[in-house]
Amino acid sequence: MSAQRPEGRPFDAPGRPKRESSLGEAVAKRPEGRPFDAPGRPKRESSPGPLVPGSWLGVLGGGQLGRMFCQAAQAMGYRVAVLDPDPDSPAGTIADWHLAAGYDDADALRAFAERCPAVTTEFENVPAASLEALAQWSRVAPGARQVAVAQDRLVEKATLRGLGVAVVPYTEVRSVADLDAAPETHFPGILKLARLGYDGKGQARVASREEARAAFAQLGGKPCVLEAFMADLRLEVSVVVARQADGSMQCFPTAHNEHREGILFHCAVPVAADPAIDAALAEAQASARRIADGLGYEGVMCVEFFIDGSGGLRVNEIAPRPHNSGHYTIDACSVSQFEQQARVLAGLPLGQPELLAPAVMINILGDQWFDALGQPREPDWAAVLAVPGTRLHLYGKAEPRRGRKMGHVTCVAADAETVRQRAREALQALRMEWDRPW
Ligand code: AIR
Repeated sequence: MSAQRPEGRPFDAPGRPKRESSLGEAVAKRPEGRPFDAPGRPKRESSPGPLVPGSWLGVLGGGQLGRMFCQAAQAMGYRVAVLDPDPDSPAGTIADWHLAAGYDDADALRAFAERCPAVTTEFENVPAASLEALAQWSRVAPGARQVAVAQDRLVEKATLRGLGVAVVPYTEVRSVADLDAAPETHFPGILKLARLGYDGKGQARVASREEARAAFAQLGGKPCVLEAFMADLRLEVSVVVARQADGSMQCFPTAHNEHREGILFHCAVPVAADPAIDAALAEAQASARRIADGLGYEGVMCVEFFIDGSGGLRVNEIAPRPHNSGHYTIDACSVSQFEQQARVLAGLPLGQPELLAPAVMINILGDQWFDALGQPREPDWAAVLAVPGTRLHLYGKAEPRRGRKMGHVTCVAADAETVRQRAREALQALRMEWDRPW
């Protein structure tokens, strides 16, 4: 098995396309007929073998997901390059190389590809065209086609249906006329922008057709999806799955997620045993595999599911990257979702995730930096860290804003009851309230 040069590819490799002046041109000149995205087929027919430690791995996006990818890849001896326009991004500040440029800057993409033989993304809103441009020179995982599916809720839902996976009943909304024609059963519902929303941004709960019209106007009349509100929602769960170029796959244990105002509040693993949902939980893992396989996916992805009162399973959405609900894997599994992402990129065998201990992950939002009167305060980290079995992860974001993910804690313990008790203590230390019984 031959290994690639740690420096990545030589800058002046013969046969390389010349520097492009604009992204549009770069994409237009992409060589035709490459076998890259064919599902079930190995990505690189003449694979040079795994990238050895010391090689450069690139990530588009410098947020917390990129930061935790950096930490995992660097722990394995890889060097990490981050492309993010923010000069002070969470991942950029710890990367071996931070290229502060726009995702659509053709020169920057070229320079990035010159250094990184393999590139991934941590934010689905990176333009698919940039991934395509990079794919001229580097291995890009996930590929532009797979990311593009997750970038548009309408495309995503149609694709999932095509793969035989159940989704929430929905209406495509491109105009007010579409809303007028929506079935009565889709109200109350949630109107979501088809593109560029995350963490509850770009969506509105609508009780009636009239409210939906107002929300549609508020969302700028851009294409939306109207999802029927699931009145009998029993549980939200998610599965993080990794798929390698050779088609091998590994799923992480299914996580139970609770949201508040559209943002993940906490996540518990394993999901409490309940005969009414055991079949749905098993189906969730099979469904995540089916989606990854059907998309010809390479990389780490997350599938979020709803389980209804009668144990029926429906996909909520997919994320073409590691996911907030997979953060517990850092402290509670034999391999983390970020190490798995590094393994995919480096062309290494996937880790076989084992849950080492029950875990509860709690998000820390910017809200914790303000007291009840809105005055700034620093959370009591000493109190949090005094809780046994609790680890703190802060993302190094300079500006705490309400609803902004600033960090998380993960509690682990030998048994489910103890981990819940520790999570309650951690919540108290963070001065966070949890109104739903565990
Ligand atoms: N992210 C990506 N999709 C959803 C989320 N939460 C992560 C990525 C991205 C960061 O959130 O890591 O870079 C952006 O966070 P913020 O607080 O700057 O909006």
